[in-house]
Amino acid sequence: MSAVIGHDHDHAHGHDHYPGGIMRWVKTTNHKDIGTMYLWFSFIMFLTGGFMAMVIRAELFMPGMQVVNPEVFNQMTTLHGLIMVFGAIMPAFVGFANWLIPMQIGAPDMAFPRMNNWSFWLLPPAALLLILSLFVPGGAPGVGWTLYAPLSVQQGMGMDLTIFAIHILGMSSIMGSINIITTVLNLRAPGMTLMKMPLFVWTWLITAYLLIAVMPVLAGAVTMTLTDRHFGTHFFNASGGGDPVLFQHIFWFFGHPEVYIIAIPAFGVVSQVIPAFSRKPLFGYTSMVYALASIAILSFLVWAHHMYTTGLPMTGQLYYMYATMLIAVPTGVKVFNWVATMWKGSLSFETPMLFSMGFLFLFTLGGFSGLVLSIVPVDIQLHDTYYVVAHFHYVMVAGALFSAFAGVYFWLPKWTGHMYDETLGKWHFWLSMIFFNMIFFVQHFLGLAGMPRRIPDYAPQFTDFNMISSIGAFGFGLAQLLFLYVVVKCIRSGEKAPQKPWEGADSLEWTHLPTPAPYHSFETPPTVK
Ligand code: HEM
Ligand SMILES: [Cu+2]
Repeated sequence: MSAVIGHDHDHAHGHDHYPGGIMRWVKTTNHKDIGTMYLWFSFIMFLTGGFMAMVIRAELFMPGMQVVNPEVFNQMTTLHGLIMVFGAIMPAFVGFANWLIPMQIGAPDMAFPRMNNWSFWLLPPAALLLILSLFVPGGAPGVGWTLYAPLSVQQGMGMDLTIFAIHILGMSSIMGSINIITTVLNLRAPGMTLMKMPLFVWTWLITAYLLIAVMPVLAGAVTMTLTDRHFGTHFFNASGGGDPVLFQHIFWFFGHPEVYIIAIPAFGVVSQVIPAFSRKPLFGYTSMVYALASIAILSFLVWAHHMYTTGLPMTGQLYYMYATMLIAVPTGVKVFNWVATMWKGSLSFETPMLFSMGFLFLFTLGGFSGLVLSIVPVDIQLHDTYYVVAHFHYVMVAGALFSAFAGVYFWLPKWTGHMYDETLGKWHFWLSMIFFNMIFFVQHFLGLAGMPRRIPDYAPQFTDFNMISSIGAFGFGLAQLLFLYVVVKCIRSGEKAPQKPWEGADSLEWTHLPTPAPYHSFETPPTVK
């Protein structure tokens, strides 16, 4: 999309200065180092949250109680949800943002490199607090990642650690977002107008605004929980004049935009990958930008579709139903554009493209089950059943996680200077694809048949589908160890990668920087035509 004139002098400097050993990582202000740390942190959290999912699925393999007691089961669902959302998926895309935004807009680094360092280093203590909560009296909260009052007000001190962790995570997100917005608005190379930016950069510009808007709302919700717990307020306590449903309103005012905070950068990644492997520019670039902006705005207006069963007035239910359905319009525009990009393209199916195809197919399915859930009378039946669990894993795992995998395979050569093993990459894709559907497709049927979520035990008629789901889960877990192996092998002994291994890739990091990308790039901004 962006033609570059002139050439850059970055590699003329030849040598990079940074402290060696651990201090390089502790003190670094380099966007590439920080991006790398975000990505590894995210992967460690993915394995941690994944381990908890394995515990849940082991318990649900058969009816009856076998592996853990009900309290621990509830703690596992809570921590699994919190860790996957805040520890695995969000930091993964911040890792991409750090690596790619400066390179894609022709900037030397992020606008606030020291704040960038601090944004990252807030994450490990927050993760530690979440994990530590398992070991305090009363254990981790067993309320689910949504932390609903009044139960959250009655939990042990693990809840306080969780609240503190959420405060810290929120600060990290807000600082990261300020950094991204400032970088994108101020550090673009000459000629890189907003409408010439690679779509990935656009997705992060929009996501950063969403984060700044809703993280304080979540912080407010958990702070009110904290003061209800310890400082004599009654925000969520009916006997003191408060209202537990108020918590749900505040939580979901954060929670619904949050799912787009996860999904929009994922859209950005596949919008880079699909054109590259179709050897065609992205179809409908401008409509993509407007669709993203519409999705972002609409995401603030639909939160109570999570609350159809709380006694909303009929007019409220109708409003939230239609508003939610409206989101299908810009989402349809995006799906149409991705498909049209491939139309008559010269397609090839390397691993990044396979994961993007997986994303496209399964995210669309997740969107459809979301539309099903938006219908009030249907949701009243399906609310808090396994149908919901199936729906949001199609969006979060097959949507966000698959797109993150696509991005990792796509940019690994640029990051490491080495090619990954294509055969093993394809194995990783097909194993993930098959096991993913094995875990979650059958959960639609479980939900339709009435199996409630967040339970450690179930009626015997649900056994068969649960066994399939659990076997799928163990397979999916093992397939991710293969991913780790592929990445480590690529870093250590992959073949040397050319500057632009993907014929159709056209953003600045491919057209303009050597592989691996130098430690300092674009010290002199390129000129973009
Ligand atoms: C191997 C992959 C995964 C498996 C097998 C898995 C399995 C599960 C299971 C069994 C539950 C409990 C459902 C319930 O009883 O309500 C759950 C909940 C959840 N999962 Fe996953 N999951 C996986 C990956 C992910 C990922 C990548 C995310 C990313 C965001 C995620 C987000 C959530 C959330 C938000 C919940 C809701 C927790 C709650 O009910 O409070 N999961 N998952
Ligand atoms: Cu929602």
